[in-house]
Amino acid sequence: MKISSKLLSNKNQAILQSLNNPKVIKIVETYINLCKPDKVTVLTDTPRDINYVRKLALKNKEETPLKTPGHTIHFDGFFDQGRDKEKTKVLLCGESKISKSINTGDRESCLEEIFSLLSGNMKGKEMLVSFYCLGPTNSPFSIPAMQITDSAYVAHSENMLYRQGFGEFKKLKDPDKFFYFVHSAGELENGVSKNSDKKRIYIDLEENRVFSVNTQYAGNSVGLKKLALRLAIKKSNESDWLCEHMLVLGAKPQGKKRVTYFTGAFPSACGKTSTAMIPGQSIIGDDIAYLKRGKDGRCYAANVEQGIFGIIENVNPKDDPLIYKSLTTPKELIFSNVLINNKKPYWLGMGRALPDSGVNFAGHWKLGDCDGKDNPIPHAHKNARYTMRLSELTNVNPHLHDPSGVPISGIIYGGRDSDTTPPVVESFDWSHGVLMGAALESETTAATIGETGVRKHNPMANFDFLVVPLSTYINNHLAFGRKLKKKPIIFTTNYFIKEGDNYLNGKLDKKIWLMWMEGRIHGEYRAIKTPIGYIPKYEDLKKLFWDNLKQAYTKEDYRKQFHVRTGHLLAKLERIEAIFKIEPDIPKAMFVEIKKQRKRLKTIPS
Ligand code: SPV
Ligand code: MN
Repeated sequence: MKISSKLLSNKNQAILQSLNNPKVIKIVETYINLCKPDKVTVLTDTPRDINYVRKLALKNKEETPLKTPGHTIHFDGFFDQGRDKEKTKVLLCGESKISKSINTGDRESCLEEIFSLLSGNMKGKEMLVSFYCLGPTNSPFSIPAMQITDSAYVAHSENMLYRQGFGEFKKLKDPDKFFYFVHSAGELENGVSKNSDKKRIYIDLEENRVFSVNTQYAGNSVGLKKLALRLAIKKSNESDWLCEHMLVLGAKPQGKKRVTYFTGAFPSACGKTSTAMIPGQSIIGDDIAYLKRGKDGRCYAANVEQGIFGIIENVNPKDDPLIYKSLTTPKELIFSNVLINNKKPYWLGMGRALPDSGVNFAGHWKLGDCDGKDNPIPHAHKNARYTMRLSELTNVNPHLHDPSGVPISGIIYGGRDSDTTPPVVESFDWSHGVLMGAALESETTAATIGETGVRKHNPMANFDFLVVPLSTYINNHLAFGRKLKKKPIIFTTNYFIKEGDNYLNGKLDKKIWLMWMEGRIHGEYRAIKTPIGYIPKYEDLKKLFWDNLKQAYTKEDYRKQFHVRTGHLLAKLERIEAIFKIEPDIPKAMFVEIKKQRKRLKTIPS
């Protein structure tokens, strides 16, 4: 089968033919005919092709080189600085059910709209067709994925963030089973998408595909990231595995040989990357993980990605020494939406003075410039980011690409919660732990467009990406645990507990909670049983603070951080129970856990 388009050179035709996959051919042909690019390039896994995309992003001016070798800057439009929940819709046919708070659209009319937006949208541009593998290649975790885009920045980001998958496509057992993504940045003005009012991200579960137009921000445009996450959540809930918004890390206490693997779910911009990068530990992933039952009946996890698209705000030598070092040394790295002055990047909270002018997400900028609503424009956007490969880091875990994944002993759920949950709590059992995740609340951040600091229910930190009913998703978690021979222990953490306006913890304290959880898994610490779970004993934390951070930890610190805030905890249970009552078919186990927790809380003196 050949593509009947003059746009495809013989070489590109031959590359596509070599996949021996009629579905791939048909898709590529369809979008060449619809989007009408000037040129089409099909890319393989070779260093030559990877280099081609890197150079094209510079030639297109989607990226500009900076002073440090390998570093580039990319800007997204002023109104395109985060995931756009309003413009993102899950397409549903007729009666299909899904949780009410998930944005949906009628499939037929949305497809009609998106095809009309894509029509002729690539005129004057080059269409890139690339192939990737979500999860390690050659593994039970692998999901093949194809990206069609007119943005070399998107393809460049994907080359850094995902494993190359042309080879994987060549040996597909079922040639029809892959995800695909069609993206167009649309008309550009000064290098950024111009028609942000026509931005659309449409998730078509029926065909395992996502369309994204008139946007460049990676969370909206990079198909393999949050767009694939939605498709994979559907897939995982139809089988018996978990697809989660989770980091994967190897914890290694000082002076001990063992490595204990954790996954951790945190909403966007709530400490997920910095947890994955805690000094002395090793990183496998910082954003998305697949969890499956291994042959031995244990839980295994793999990172879907091989890179980091991390928030840069507040990355400084004191709080995030490993990331800071990595951002300031030569390597292939894309900065986005930071301030550029004299070819150097600057960002908020970097621990040094920032220049008063330069180029930022608003264009040419100087201190005091305001937006259309008279609000001062900051030096850099709060959701400014960096993109790099994990292999660039010295603390990367050697099992990053292990086809079997790593065995998970602990699962962490952490939200941005100023007044309710203590810094670390261990669940009583799996079902109680699932409630901890399902009841997660977090204050909104700049990672999504809209108001920040608003407390929102965000089950398993995965709610933005849910495409199945919440009941199905929770049931899947309960069933997953039931089938495991050895269940990971579930914990909850909160890095954001406050007294008045002040945080009660330092940024590096997360290492202490991790070391305590690690020790609990190995039976090394006793704990105090409270109505909400087990909490650490003061003496253990005191020693951990001293041994790990050379920091004195007082009884007063402990009391403020760990006292059980009965009133707040009861109010939270009310909020969650009310949501669960509105959501259809929430498993009974969740109501039972809520009832037990309420009873325990009511029987202690406050
Ligand atoms: C997040 O917002 O959760 C991110 C970045 O990890 S994005 O690609 O926008 O999803
Ligand atoms: Mn994320």
